Amino acid sequence: MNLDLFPEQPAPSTEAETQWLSESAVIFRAKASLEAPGILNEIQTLLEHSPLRQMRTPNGKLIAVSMSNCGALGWVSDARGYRYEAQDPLTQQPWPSLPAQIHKLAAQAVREAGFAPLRAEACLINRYTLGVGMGLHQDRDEHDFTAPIVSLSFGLPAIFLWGGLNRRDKTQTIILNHGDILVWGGADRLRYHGIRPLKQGTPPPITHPLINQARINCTLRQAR
Ligand code: MD6
Ligand code: FE
Repeated sequence: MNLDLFPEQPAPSTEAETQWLSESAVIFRAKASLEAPGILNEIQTLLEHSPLRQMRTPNGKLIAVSMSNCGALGWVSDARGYRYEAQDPLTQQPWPSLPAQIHKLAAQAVREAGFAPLRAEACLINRYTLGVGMGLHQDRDEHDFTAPIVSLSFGLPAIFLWGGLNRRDKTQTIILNHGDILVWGGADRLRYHGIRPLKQGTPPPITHPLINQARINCTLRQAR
């Protein structure tokens, strides 16, 4: 007898399917799976220079997700506000450069999603451990909201909350699995979104210290 007929979570598809959420938001399922080991190694190396750290909101609250950046600009938050900076405040050095594999996958995804090429100058690296989530927010620290955002997910699956243009709008839940690439912009660019506290779930087909009982998300943005 198959005792796994009704698993709590369906096993993530290893097929490269395309799932449109709207006219200007699309998930390319498992699109980064092949490159995942190489990308995670590159991230691990660059985190030796600009380590993951917990930032504080302008109100002084510790952000649960551990963050770092790569690329020309990095997103930072502290008592002075949310902004993009060319130097890592921790090291006073430029952020590590954006790994070529990430850039290539993001550029391809942007093209396939039908957007104009992106000046992907900022790449925020988020790491979630079990129990860690991200509250509903809008991404509005960038200058040009016509440029889309590309997000790559690795490791444990996460429940992504996809809301509307008002904080109190109803949210849809979308699972982001290992290797998924999400691109959104246009009319969806300022939608509220968040991540439910990370739970144990179907582990990805590869192991890597960065995604051991954890999730890594990289978001690429045109910031200026
Ligand atoms: C995350 N992502 O997936 C958090 N923001 O861990 C985001 O906050 C996000 O995935 C803007 C665009 C895409 C995203
Ligand atoms: Fe966001």
